Amino acid sequence: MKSRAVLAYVGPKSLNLSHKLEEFTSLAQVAGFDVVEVVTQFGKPDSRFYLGAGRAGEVAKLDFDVFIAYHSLTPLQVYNLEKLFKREVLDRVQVILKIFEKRAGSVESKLQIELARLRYNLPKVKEYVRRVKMGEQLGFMGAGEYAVDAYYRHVVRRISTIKKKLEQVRRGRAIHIKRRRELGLPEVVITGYTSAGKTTLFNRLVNEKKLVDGMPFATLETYSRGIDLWGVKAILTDTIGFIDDLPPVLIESFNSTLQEIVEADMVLLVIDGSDPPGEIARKVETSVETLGEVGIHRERVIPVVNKVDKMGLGRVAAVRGVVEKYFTWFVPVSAASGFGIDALRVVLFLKMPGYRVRRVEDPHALGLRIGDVVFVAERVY
Ligand SMILES: Nc1nc2c(ncn2[C@@H]2O[C@H](COP(=O)(O)OP(=O)(O)OP(=O)(O)O)[C@@H](O)[C@H]2O)c(=O)[nH]1
Ligand SMILES: [Mg+2]
Repeated sequence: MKSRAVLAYVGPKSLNLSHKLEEFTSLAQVAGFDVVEVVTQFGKPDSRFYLGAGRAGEVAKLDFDVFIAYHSLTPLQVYNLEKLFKREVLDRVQVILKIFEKRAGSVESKLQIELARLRYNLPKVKEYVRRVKMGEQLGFMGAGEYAVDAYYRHVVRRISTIKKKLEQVRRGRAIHIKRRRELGLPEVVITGYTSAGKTTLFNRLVNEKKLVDGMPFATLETYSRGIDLWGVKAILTDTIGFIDDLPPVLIESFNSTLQEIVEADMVLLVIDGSDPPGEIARKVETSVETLGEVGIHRERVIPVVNKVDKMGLGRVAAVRGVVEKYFTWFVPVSAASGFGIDALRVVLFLKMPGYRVRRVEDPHALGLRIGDVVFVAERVY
């Protein structure tokens, strides 16, 4: 039977709150929980119970198995809530980790997730250690002082082992990227908020069949393929999606995806145009921020508004208003139906770094033909 979860959000009453809560609910469901109630409280989180003490007392009377907070909880809040509810207490980051765990395929992503989880939980384990040492006879998961200490040491050791293993994998990846670089091919990376349609677009552009299922985080590993556009050759890479409010510990653990993005000569930022404008703004902001954090200049970014098949005509103008806060232009496509894909190919052909496009009069030349005119791309070194 599924665990029944109560979700809680304590914070400002923001414009996008209902969507944030919808996303939170769907994350909990994908992680395997049955959501029985979503509790909201506006204002600052309580330092002891996250919810106000009175409200926490009311929640304690509800019928549920797990309590999940929207924000990262402090060790003290976890400790107090667990004591009050006598049930498991989690937060949204741990839910995301559960999804990652369920979906991770490669050795690298499994290690990354374990590392993220251990690092994320370490302060909580520390808090238990401290309390047990102070003489509070609860122990971690009912264990005594010796066991808690041993567990803590185990966690610290395990973190260091995983880091070493990941370092090896990353060196391998760096060599791999370097080899690709030596081929001299530009790298194009597809990024964007989770479920924006990155993999659908990737599949469409390189004729692949990578998993698309409509749930957040269908893609957990980067995947590359060669692409050839009228003589412009490049490497196209699909990546893991961005999401709001992810702590740096988690982002760091997914370093390999960021590594691919940092190396990119060009970044396609996929935007779900079928979202309400407020949601588009929130997701574009998160994506632009994340790209900025890894040092991607906006000039290297091509915004692609996807799912136009689901948008009415009036919506295009609204979307333009939102996207143009960050970019002066965008390419509208429907990765699912194929609409706009040829236009996107032409944009990639014309803008690919490392190539110069020239118009030639020779009608037999190999290149992009528009009417009687042929455009030929040449490598520039
Ligand atoms: N209507 C419509 N749906 C689309 C389009 N492109 C993708 N989708 C749907 O959007 C959902 C997410 O698509 P994915 O390609 O998996 O998105 P993603 O960005 O790779 O998602 P993650 O890997 O989970 O971050 C799926 O249900 C797709 O079928 C489109 O152009 N139009
Ligand atoms: Mg994907």
